[in-house]
Amino acid sequence: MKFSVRSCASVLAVVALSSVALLSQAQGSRTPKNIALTEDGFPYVRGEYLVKVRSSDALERLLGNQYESVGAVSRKVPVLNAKSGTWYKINLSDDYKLREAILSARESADVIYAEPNYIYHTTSLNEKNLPAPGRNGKGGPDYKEIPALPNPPVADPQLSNLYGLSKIGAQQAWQVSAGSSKVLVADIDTGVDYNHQDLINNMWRNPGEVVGDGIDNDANGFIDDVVGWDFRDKDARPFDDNSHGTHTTGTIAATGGNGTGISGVAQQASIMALRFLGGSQGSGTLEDAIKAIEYATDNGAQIMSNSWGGGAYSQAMFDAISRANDKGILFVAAAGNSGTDNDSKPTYPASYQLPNVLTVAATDSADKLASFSCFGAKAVHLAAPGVKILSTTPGDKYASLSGTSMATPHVTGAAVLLKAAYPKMTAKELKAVLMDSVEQLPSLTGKVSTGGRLKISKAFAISRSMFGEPNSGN
Ligand SMILES: [Ca+2]
Ligand SMILES: [Ca+2]
Ligand SMILES: [Ca+2]
Repeated sequence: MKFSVRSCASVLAVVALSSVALLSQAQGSRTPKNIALTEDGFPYVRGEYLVKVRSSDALERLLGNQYESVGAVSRKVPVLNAKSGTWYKINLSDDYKLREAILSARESADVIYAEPNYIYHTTSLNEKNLPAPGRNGKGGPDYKEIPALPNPPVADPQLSNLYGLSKIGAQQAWQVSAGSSKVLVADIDTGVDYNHQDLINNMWRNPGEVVGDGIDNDANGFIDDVVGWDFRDKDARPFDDNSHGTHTTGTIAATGGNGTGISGVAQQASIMALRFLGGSQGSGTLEDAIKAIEYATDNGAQIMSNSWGGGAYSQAMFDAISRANDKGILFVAAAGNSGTDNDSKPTYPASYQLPNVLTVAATDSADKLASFSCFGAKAVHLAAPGVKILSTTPGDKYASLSGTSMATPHVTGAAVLLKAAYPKMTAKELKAVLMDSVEQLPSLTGKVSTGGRLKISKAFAISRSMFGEPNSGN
């Protein structure tokens, strides 16, 4: 495959290193530790790149050619099977030849794409101020027994503190649909405190997997994956070491009506916890993000919630989200917190032009666009509450956080409510209904493509006229 002069030039620009920035990045971030910056300011894992080839033979030829010239080691990690080829991660013995390696790979007839192993971050402002939850060594604590829910339901004591639910009309929507355990949502994040008293009932339990027997019972390639997977630490306990993922999960679907704490936008759902971000920085790699998206795609998720971003355009991630699109999975993404225009300065994954990507800006309790929120008259679709949002944090606790990270799970939870009421609704239809039903706000005119903020109660009125009576029960 030939690469245009333009694409080669952009690779040159992207992979040229800045040693000053490299030093500043290395300080204070524990893992992933070997971080460098492209000239455009995108962090990546030093000495690593992703390459898409048509065959394993092509990969061997590439590595053979690169062994002498740039020191590519033969350890190759398969990352993603895409339509037109397979992505692998390649390690170099030294980072300073990464640019040369990517350029020579791109010139090879065997290679379809090559790009750095970018780093992504959570898109919230202040979770670093929260006490860091402990992890019980590698992998987090054992799974607790799932408690029985009160019957009839008991009101959640902190419901009145959730202005976001009032703004979007969640309580009215619950008259039609409160969610369903049949709707499987992947929270792709820093992991989840899956034992949290307000989350445990809504965590996915992989029906094909037996806990802790050391056997991959459902033969999906992951041993003992009961509530999801930890791609960062490569184990079956995606416990949250940061608070961010537990917080986003609570906004999607903290258990409603259990007489405890809060409720999510959906009172009921099945949350698949996929951890690829972590540490105090809430960071993770392109490689692990793709593996998490692929796991969700292949294991039945209907919606993916993505409160993270920050990388450059990645063809590998585009391919992964494209696979999810082919399977009809909605991909909800945070617009970002740099307060900039995504139309002129795209941020990813929010800005991928794919039919299943739904991008969310943040508003506050006065319905103003948050000062930190990215926007985009074309690239950002709608807004949702994302300033001072109360939700779950590890250890049966609750705290308020701000960010487009907090707006995104409001939209995800709304999609759960719709999917529970209309199980046949496709990702495209979910996206269209959520966009068509926004509440128009003057503060959002010209800032998001719909000019409005999520209004789930209105989404049900539209759905009824388009798709008929909703499913009752769960
Ligand atoms: Ca398994
Ligand atoms: Ca097992
Ligand atoms: Ca609750």
